[in-house]
Amino acid sequence: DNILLKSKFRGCLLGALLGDCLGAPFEGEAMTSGGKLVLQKYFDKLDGPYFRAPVKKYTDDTAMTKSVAKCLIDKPAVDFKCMARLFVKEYFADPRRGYGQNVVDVFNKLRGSKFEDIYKPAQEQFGGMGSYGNGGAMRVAPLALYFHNNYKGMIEAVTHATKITHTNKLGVNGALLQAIAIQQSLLMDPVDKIDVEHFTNQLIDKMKDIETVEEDDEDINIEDQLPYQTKLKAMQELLTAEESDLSDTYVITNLGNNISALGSVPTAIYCFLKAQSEIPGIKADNTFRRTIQYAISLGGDTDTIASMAGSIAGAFLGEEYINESLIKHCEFQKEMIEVADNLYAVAEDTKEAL
Ligand code: R7I
Ligand code: MG
Ligand code: MG
Ligand code: MG
Repeated sequence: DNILLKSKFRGCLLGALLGDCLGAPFEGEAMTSGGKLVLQKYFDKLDGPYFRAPVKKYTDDTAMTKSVAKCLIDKPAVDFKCMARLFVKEYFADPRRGYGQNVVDVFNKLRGSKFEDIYKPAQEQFGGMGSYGNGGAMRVAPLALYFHNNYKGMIEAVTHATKITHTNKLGVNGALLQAIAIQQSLLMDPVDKIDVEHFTNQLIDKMKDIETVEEDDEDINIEDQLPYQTKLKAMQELLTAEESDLSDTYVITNLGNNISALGSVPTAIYCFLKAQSEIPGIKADNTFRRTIQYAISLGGDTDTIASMAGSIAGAFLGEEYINESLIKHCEFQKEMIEVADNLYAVAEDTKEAL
């Protein structure tokens, strides 16, 4: 067993769960300074001595993540039809988990067509443009873990897994970026200080192969043709800015905090990198908690941004650095550890078979 890698599998999935469960109560909120105080107290209390409280429930982000993981564990050949079926099964068994407004149409059509063509319903979304929501990106962690040593395999699998619900290029590329960020974190040593500029340059370089200029877009300016690379450069500038006390409004205006993949994946990566140092107004003694608390403090799509940021942080740090007191308040925490261990076991088996 690779003890560190196994701990990173757990950290990644627990980070995703924790961000979702703790972020969900704040979803859609605009964060005022009063709201931030409430958030600080909320975290201090949950992270303090254990007390009995109603469990923090997970949302669609976790429901779909665990379906992706289950298919990889049960069918290690990577079975996308399994994923489509499980997404639909989970949704109809428990529809009140805060799913996106439009993805429900996909679930209905998949079920109605008996999964004949698992990609067709998603292609029909938004007048044939496909959804650019962050629903593909929010569930990508198990794929990044499973394919941790197979970059090409990860890119292919994430693309297909995303296209079951999100075919818009922005939705797919956002999921790819999120997976790449997790993979990069997984391969770093948690005792090392992260070289933020290098980490970001690696992301930009990889996105250059994924996000390319298309002929019919030639009349659009280059920044808009390559939106993720543009966002990543903006993110890099924010992270290396002289002023460390940039206002949240400034961050949100430049990176976004909404349900689109473009307006949330770079933001999640930013939260992880920013939280490597102290952040004014966020009192948290470790970088894991700081990542999640900061992500939620930006408001907007808090469950998803905190979940994506948490999965990157957890993949970097491993389970040991995750606040046990926080995770104890989350629904599905015990089960998620089992999911991580099972996923680790199949990933190692597959590696040996190669
Ligand atoms: O992307 P999706 O699964 O939603 C995920 C989000 C996360 O925040 C979850 O926590 C949950 O709250 O929802 O679901 P979709 O319905 O595909 O996309 C979400 C929303 O993005 C849609 O309902 C639209 O409001 C918006 N959207 C678009 N709007 C206009 N044109 C997505 N694609 C488009 C588009 O092409
Ligand atoms: Mg959600
Ligand atoms: Mg969804
Ligand atoms: Mg959300």
